[in-house]
Amino acid sequence: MSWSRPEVPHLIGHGPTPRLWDTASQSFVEAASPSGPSLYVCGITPYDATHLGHAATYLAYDTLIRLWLDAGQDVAYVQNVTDVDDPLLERAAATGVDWRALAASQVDLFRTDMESLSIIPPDNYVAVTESTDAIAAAVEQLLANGDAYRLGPDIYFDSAAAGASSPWHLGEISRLDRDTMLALSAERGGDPGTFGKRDPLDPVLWRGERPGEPSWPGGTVGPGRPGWHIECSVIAREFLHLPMTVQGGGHDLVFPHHEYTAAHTAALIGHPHAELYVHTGLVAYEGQKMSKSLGNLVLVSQLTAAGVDPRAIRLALLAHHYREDWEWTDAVLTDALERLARWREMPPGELADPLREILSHDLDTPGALAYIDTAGVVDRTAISALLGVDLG
Ligand code: 5CA
Ligand code: ZN
Repeated sequence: MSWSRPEVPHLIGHGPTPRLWDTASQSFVEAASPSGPSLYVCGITPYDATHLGHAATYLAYDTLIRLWLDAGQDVAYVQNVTDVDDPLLERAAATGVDWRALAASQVDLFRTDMESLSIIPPDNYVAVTESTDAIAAAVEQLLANGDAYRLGPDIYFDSAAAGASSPWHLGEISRLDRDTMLALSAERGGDPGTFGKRDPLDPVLWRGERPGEPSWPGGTVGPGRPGWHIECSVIAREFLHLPMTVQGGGHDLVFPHHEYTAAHTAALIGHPHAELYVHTGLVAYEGQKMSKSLGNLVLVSQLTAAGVDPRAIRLALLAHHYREDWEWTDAVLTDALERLARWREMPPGELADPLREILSHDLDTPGALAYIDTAGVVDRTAISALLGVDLG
């Protein structure tokens, strides 16, 4: 179900365990777990093609996986596909395409783009539509424990009850004040204005069946479809030992998505969802966040179809620190093409240890590129293993 794995050469010796900035503790934390590193990265909602913002996000976690592998660790990696959700259903209805066909075609394009960029695939690439029974069972458990309640045809998470009875409290991951939470909830798929909720921030766990919308039987919870955050909590628990080492995604997911994903996991299993919550910056284009809803997209597939070397796309993205918000421009691509050409002409040298050291400090890819530029030599094996750029 995922895509083919690029070849990652082994280097002599091992690099250090990477340290990353953790959003929840607001500090640098060594990304390690007793049972070995594990990673869940929030996957696409497949209603439009992969843009460079997605590519930058998945490339950041690809870099993390390369560092773990180089540190001699086996990595367990899961990614979801939100293949049923409001924006997907709305786009399908607006364009007269079956929602399943729309999702399948966009997931196919995503796989092709990830493959062309040599991005390491997840071990489990899991669609929400494959997980509806497990999600319904989790919602049933939350209802039984008093951490959820029914409101008309829908089931909501009870933030106050879960905050009192589990190791999570509201704000634990995002550390935001309530007004900001309310604003972000309204902006990012929540429904703070829905009448009758115990707390306007309470997110939907299970949306009861509506005419014209897809639904699943749901057992005792009744027919309907999954809410957003419960999907990632349940899929992570099915395939990873929790707490996982790193929960990842773009920083647009800090609130409400990762706040409530962590809340659901804590309420379901009584311990934390992840050791670290790591967030990538957002790539903008023409002055605004590159997003499917705004339509200001630069697609990986457009660039490769125009003959741009995928290695240059990788270098363009790696030239920005993963936590930075930045803007894609023609100059970013021109610089990357020049760097690729320059590196291909440079004589060989030994760079594995300094590159390992630089990258282990919060994935400092711009630092690594600058180091190679200054050294004036290239270590082809180290660059291929750690940066995923094969200089041939
Ligand atoms: N399906 C959910 C996550 S469960 C979702 O957010 N899908 S998405 O298609 O909107 O985004 C997929 C991933 O790309 C998320 O991790 C998101 O944070 C990230 N992302 C979206 N837009 C950008 C952008 N402009 N720059 C960087 N990353 C982005
Ligand atoms: Zn998610």
